[in-house]
Amino acid sequence: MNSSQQTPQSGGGLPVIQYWAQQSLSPQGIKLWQTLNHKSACLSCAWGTGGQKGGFVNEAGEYLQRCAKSVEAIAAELQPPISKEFWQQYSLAQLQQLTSQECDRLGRLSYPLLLEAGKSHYRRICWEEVYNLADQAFRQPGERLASYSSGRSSNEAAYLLQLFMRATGSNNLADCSDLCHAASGVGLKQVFGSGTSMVSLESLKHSDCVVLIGSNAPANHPRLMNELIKLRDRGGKVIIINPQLEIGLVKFASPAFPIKSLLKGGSNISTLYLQLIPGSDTALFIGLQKAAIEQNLIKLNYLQAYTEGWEDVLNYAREQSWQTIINSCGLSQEEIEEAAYVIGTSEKVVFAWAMGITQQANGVDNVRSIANTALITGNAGKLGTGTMPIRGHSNVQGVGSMGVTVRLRQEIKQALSQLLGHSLNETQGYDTRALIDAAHAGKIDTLFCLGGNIYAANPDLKQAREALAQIQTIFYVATKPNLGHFHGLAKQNTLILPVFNRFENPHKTTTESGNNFVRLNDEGKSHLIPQNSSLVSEVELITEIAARRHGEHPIEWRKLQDTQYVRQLIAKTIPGYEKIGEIDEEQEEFTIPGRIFTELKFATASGKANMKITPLPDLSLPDWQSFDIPENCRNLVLILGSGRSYAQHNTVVYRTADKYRGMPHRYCILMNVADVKKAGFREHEKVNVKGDGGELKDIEIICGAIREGAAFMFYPEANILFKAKIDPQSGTPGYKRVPICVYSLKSMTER
Ligand SMILES: Nc1nc2c(c(=O)[nH]1)N[C@H]1C(S)=C(S)[C@@H](COP(=O)(O)OP(=O)(O)OC[C@H]3O[C@@H](n4cnc5c(=O)[nH]c(N)nc54)[C@H](O)[C@@H]3O)O[C@H]1N2
Ligand SMILES: Nc1nc2c(c(=O)[nH]1)N[C@H]1C(S)=C(S)[C@@H](COP(=O)(O)OP(=O)(O)OC[C@H]3O[C@@H](n4cnc5c(=O)[nH]c(N)nc54)[C@H](O)[C@@H]3O)O[C@H]1N2
Ligand code: SF4
Ligand SMILES: [Mo]
Repeated sequence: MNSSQQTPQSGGGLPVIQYWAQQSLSPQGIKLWQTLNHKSACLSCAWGTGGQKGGFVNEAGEYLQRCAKSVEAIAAELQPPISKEFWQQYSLAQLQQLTSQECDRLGRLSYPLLLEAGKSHYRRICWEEVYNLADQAFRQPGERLASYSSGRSSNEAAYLLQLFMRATGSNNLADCSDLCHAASGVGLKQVFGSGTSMVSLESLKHSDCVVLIGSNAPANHPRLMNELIKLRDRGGKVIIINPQLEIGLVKFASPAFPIKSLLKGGSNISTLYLQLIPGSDTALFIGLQKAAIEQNLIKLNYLQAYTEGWEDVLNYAREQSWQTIINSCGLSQEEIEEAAYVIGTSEKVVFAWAMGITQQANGVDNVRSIANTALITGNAGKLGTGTMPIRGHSNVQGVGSMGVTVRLRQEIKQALSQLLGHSLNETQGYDTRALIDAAHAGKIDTLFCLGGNIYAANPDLKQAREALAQIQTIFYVATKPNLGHFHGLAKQNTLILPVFNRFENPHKTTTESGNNFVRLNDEGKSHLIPQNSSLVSEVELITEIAARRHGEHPIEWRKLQDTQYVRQLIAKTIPGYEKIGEIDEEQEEFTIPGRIFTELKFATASGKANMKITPLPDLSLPDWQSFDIPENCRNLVLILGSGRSYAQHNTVVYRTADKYRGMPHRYCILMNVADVKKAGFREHEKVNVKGDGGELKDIEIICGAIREGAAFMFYPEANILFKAKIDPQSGTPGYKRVPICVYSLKSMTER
């Protein structure tokens, strides 16, 4: 009954090596290897690989740090251009039939395209027409203009985007991080005065325990796995907290360790695996705090000297009964006590997390409960310890540092207003969810999307579609087509504007990894250029629109097409980025100062870490009657978490099957075998899945290593199902804890 029998016995391993071989031997093989060796940061995740030291080198100068995900991303960018006849031939109605994977496989965008209201086809236009439309569209009042961005663009493009938007009087700088790590930024800033990871790669190498929470690193940050393997080799411990047993977190075969991978089938990763109830992490961390207190493992002197508010946090943990904690997180007291013992008796612990923590209705509390636990056990402000959000897109952190945020720091505000010669508009800007709501209410005229897929990345696709349809003009700046280009259509004009990617830009750019390391990306050449394509760089596009809208005073926009000049402005206006002003001469990549805490002084006003009670989460679930399904059908209410398969990058699907989870296609639901039996279902049966936003039919049940009561489906397909609760503190949607009803109208004999 359990399909995990056919799944690999470790993460990574042979399928990864096969993929490398297959891609290397493909017609693009040579170009692929040239690109892998190009001096630029990997396109894919924010772990950070590549740059001036070479394509395969990480921040610690180690080689062989490029993973298959990076190959996947490059291979997609090396596709041939889409012909202009294609757009004449295929109507919008036909394009709307394409899956995410089919959209991406169309190839590279190579000409600007326009879809006007009432027309059946996108048509090619020239750049002059683009700039004229932009000039009109950006003449609306600032509060009716908005941008959305995704984290693949460069620091330079991001800086220019926010400068341009703020010059028009708009603070509506929504970004994919609003759907991602916003809770980390908000939570960490409150506690430590700095919203990013305080652990550098170097520091991670000194830890003897890593607590990895709500992360599927084997798929999404594969080179982090090398660090966990090395940690285990030096006798360290790895505690995993995840409702799903991700096989790569149990055992991982990394190509960087060929002997272990090939002869021993991989390296053991987890020393303790805690499969908790989805959304209950704060309860577990309060349990860990309580157990640490009871086992006398708390560092009282440390708390007194370097933190504030610790008494309340300790009292709260003491007051919660074990029964309440156990009921809430679904783990036994012994499991929690054991984890607390490992954390409390380890010398240097790093707490790392990803979307399982942030994409929750209490995302900020989750982050703060982790930070509280780190502090109670003395694990922050020393080499080898600390809190480490594992960031998503390869430059999502840099985009935020550049001021693309609705929470702009005071210092940057002041510096920008000096640059612009007037004070900035103080209206609170829309983050991504607020932007969708505002658009839905008819409050937005123009949306400029610097990459990404605002349509498919949002929960409640029906609302997203309706909201975007209220906007007069949408500019989609992209390298390849995606679902959003065909479903997220504006009321009047939808434009798709093709740009160079990071390794093709005609100028140097910079990016920032999740570990706060700034890389310099060399200029490159696009394979599309000889083929009569018409691409621009993101920097050229934004500066040209800005120059036409604002003229050349006080900012000389066209001069900013020289990215070295942009870096000069960044150095002057973005605190911590001063060294970027010399990067062209020195070629010296650097770690942003003031973010990695290896001394016991944090970036808060008092220098102390700010602890605060994190209340237990409300984990109530609706009953099946509230789903409005027919009476007398087999059904079960479950908690759905939606996330990535092993073969996709966010809304872009590269391959349909997920071998590691035994899910053969995109329309599967992963369930625990006990739940399947309890509801009278059987494996591979097709069922209906209903949430508060919509329904999907013919979903195949796959039995897998997921906790009872929980289910897993792939995004973006699952985004049709639910509206998602929003974390009031950070605006992040709770994609990881959505009540759904799985049901079937067939009788037991028909199933
Ligand atoms: N190859 C590849 N790499 C990527 C991406 C990609 O799509 N493909 N995306 C990039 C981006 S933008 C991001 S944000 C990251 C995402 O990286 P991840 O956060 O690793 O990605 P998710 O698939 O969202 O998986 C989150 C994990 O959280 C677990 N989880 C779900 N609910 C809970 C819960 O309540 N508590 C806990 N503790 N765990 C839970 C899930 O079982 C899953 O293992 O990866 C980046 N890197
Ligand atoms: N249900 C559910 N929904 C989720 C999530 C989840 O876990 N579950 N995760 C959320 C998260 S963490 C994130 S980050 C968002 C992702 O949301 P987005 O960042 O909005 O989406 P992506 O799919 O990464 O965007 C891919 C597109 O970016 C474009 N692109 C690629 N490279 C470049 C470039 O260099 N320049 C430009 N201009 N464009 C480029 C390509 O055209 C490609 O189609 O989705 C969120 N949505
Ligand atoms: S771990 Fe991330 S940054 Fe490093 S090569 Fe893989 S995808 Fe690229
Ligand atoms: Mo993300």
